[in-house]
Amino acid sequence: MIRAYPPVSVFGVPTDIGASRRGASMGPEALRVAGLVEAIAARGVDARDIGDVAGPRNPVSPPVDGYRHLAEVTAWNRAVFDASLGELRAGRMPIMLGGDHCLAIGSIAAVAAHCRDNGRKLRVLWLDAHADFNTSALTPSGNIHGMPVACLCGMGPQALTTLGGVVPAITPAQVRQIGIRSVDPGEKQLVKEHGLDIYDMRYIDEVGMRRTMEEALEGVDADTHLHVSFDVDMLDPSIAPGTGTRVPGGVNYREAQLIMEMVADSGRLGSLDLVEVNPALDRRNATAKLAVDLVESLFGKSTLMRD
Ligand code: NNH
Ligand code: MN
Ligand code: MN
Ligand code: MN
Repeated sequence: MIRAYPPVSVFGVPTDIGASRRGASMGPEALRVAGLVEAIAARGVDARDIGDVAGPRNPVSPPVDGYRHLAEVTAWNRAVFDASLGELRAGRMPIMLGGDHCLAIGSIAAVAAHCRDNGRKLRVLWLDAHADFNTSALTPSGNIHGMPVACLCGMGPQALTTLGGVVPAITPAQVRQIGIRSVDPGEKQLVKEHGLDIYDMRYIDEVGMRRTMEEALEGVDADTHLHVSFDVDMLDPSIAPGTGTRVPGGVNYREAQLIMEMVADSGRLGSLDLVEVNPALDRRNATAKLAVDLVESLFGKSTLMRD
């Protein structure tokens, strides 16, 4: 299947400010070394690397009032918001290389703002082992990478919930989560209250990835901007060891490919986060290489004769 993709701008966000484990700050370089930009270009897409955005160093301090590094997380997310929105307005598809997953607050706030400006619908596919729906009162860690979905849905510190101007940036009804298998007790309650649409590992085991993806993409049409927020810890740790919060029982290689292939088939991919690659914990860059392999599928590379 031949598809035209808009031109792509890849940018790095070299920080681990939202995590307590260090090393995701090295993710952007690991993904570049694994050939990410060349792989997208090889799909016939105009892909350019616009470099890294800048932000404060990691002070490695304990949480204050339930948030670790809130001021620094805010600064990094402002930079991500500006970079993402700039590329979207220029008609380009932003691909944000994390960095930890707190940075999706900035990228998705930008996508939401852009969709509002253009009267487009937004669907967010959240690929993760975790729901990332914690609040300062519920978090077991204070780590803001466990909170981005809640922040985007209007629950969180004002500095983060107001990043894109309109609060909330998105509603739970716009989100589909896939691969989930670790949700904290209080977080579970909040997820239920807000009716977050979660395709957890048990669901994937029972109905299979094909039907899961058909359901997750239901309603996506020509007016829909599809944002994929890919936390590599969605993948089983046996194939993706290079990430800070590994959870056993994850998505396998073929299931992951099918996710990407079905997104490609939708033809609606509008923006992407590639986060939580931690080279300090990886084996010979295997996780970054796998991420690049999956991104190829996201840009239409298929195993059989569908190219
Ligand atoms: N739920 C845990 C927390 O909030 C872990 C979050 N870690 C992630 N999320 N990597 O995707 O601290
Ligand atoms: Mn995450
Ligand atoms: Mn995760
Ligand atoms: Mn592939």
